Amino acid sequence: MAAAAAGAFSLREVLDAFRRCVTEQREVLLEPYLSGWRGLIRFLQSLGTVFSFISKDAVAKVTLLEGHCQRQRFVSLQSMVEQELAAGPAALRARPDSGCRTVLRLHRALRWLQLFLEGLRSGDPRTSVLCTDAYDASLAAHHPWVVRKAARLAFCALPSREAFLEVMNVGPPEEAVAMLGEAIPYIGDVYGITQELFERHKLLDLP
Ligand code: 1PW
Repeated sequence: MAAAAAGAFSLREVLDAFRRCVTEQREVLLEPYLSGWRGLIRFLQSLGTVFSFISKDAVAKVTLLEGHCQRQRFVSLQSMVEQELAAGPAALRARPDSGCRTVLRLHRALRWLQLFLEGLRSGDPRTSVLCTDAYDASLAAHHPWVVRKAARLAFCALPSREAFLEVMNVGPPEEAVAMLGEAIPYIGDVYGITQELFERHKLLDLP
């Protein structure tokens, strides 16, 4: 907690948050979801200033969602989708600040993260290649050319695999790899439930 308050990142916090996300009824709780994202943002920020344009967007989206949660008392992703859809799909599509379209952006980014962490865990030392491949397989399709270009440029500046495992702050490299093995399925579970929910409500292409 003290380390978190001081801004240090530990992958353990993110793991704990995503683990707390999914209820027995397979609902995704927003408080741990956003707190997992806060942890990921600290991680991004510890990677240096080249990542600041990426973390800035994530901060803006998490902050907007935290505001929605407080005002509307959304507890789960499911209740947020239900309440926002109550005014009809057309009204929802017309809102540039809806919780749904904002979560959708984070959701796509979560897929990127999942793929990238899988790559890190695999032992492949080429972090920039892993990150670019993960990006091309997920977020890239949703970004305009200029964002793709800037993102790929930032990936060239990624630290080495060893440095990454160290920045995760969970102990020696073997432990960091073990922690990744534990964390990835939780992230995958949250991703899968969200994907299914958005697909069912035809929200996967919200502008
Ligand atoms: C090293 C692994 C890092 C994984 C963390 C993922 C953070 C993802 C943030 C990517 C943001 C790239 C720059 C911002 C682009 C926005 O235009 C875009 N946002 C996202 C999250 O894709 C779309 O948001 P918009 O413009 O429709 O509000």
